[in-house]
Amino acid sequence: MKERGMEGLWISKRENQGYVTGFPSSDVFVLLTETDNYLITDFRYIEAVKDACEPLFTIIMTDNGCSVWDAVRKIGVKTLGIEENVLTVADLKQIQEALPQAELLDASGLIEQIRIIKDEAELESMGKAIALAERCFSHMLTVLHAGMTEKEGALEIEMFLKKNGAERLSFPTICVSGARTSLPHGEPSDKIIENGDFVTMDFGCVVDGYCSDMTRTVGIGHVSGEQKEIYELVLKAQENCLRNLKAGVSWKEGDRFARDIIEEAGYGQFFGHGTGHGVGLEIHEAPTMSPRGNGIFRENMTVTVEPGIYLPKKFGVRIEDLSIITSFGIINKVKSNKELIIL
Ligand SMILES: [Mn+2]
Repeated sequence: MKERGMEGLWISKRENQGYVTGFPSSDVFVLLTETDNYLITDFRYIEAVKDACEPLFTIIMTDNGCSVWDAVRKIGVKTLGIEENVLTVADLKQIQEALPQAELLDASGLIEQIRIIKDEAELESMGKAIALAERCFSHMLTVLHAGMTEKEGALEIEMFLKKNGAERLSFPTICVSGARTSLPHGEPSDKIIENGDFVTMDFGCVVDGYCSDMTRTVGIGHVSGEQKEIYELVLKAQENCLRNLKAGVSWKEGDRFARDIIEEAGYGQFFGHGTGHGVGLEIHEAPTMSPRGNGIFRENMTVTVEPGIYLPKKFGVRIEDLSIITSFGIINKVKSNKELIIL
């Protein structure tokens, strides 16, 4: 904040609020200043917020006589960072009214820059979320069969995660089969899973506020030579990337470790998304490991490694692990089998 000349910082993004306060709620307002940290909320949260955030934060309770914006006016700063990428126009107008003299500066991504490096506690929480997802995958290997629908497959995944300790899902579960596996983010449908199909499952859960993310593609009954060949190619690309990632590598280079192998085999045009992304409080956060990525891997960043090949109207394959960057390589937190499994 000092570097950027911000006397105050108004934090709007829910994950950023949770990160600085330790209290994840959609109905709190957070204002950091040079001299104090303020958390503004109403009666519903006041007891929980006091337990979680005092004395690091000064808690202000809004009521009929004091709105959030009254509180902001009283605190009063001359320069205020706002997260332009998430602040609503309505809130912006309120801030401008409360602080008519204040200069507003863009603080988009400021907290995210800190969040990009995970500490021990964060990595431990992610480890729990990953371990639960892996147990879910093992469970799915005993449950998936020809005759069930994609929606039933997705429901099994979600039930297992929620029954076994997930706070919530990281994102809507993907469970697609047959020709629909060529849709990288296809939604589970009423299509019945058949012998000869690939099934791609991409799922994750949240534990202690932190997300996991993994993808496996398995065959049902039997698969063709072409399916096997593409599967092996995706796996080779994924393993090459996992082998070469480490601190100091650029995000673009990281993407190349997977993409080069797929391009050399002539399937570059069928790999239309980035190789990976960071995971933490959000399911998609920095780093961005793609041709458009702009940064360098540092120790204790997290990144998924998830190349895929998608042949329209035929089938697709994606394999995704989630790893932690270290100075000597990566620690792959996902241990689940990646040999082609035929159920
Ligand atoms: Mn992912």
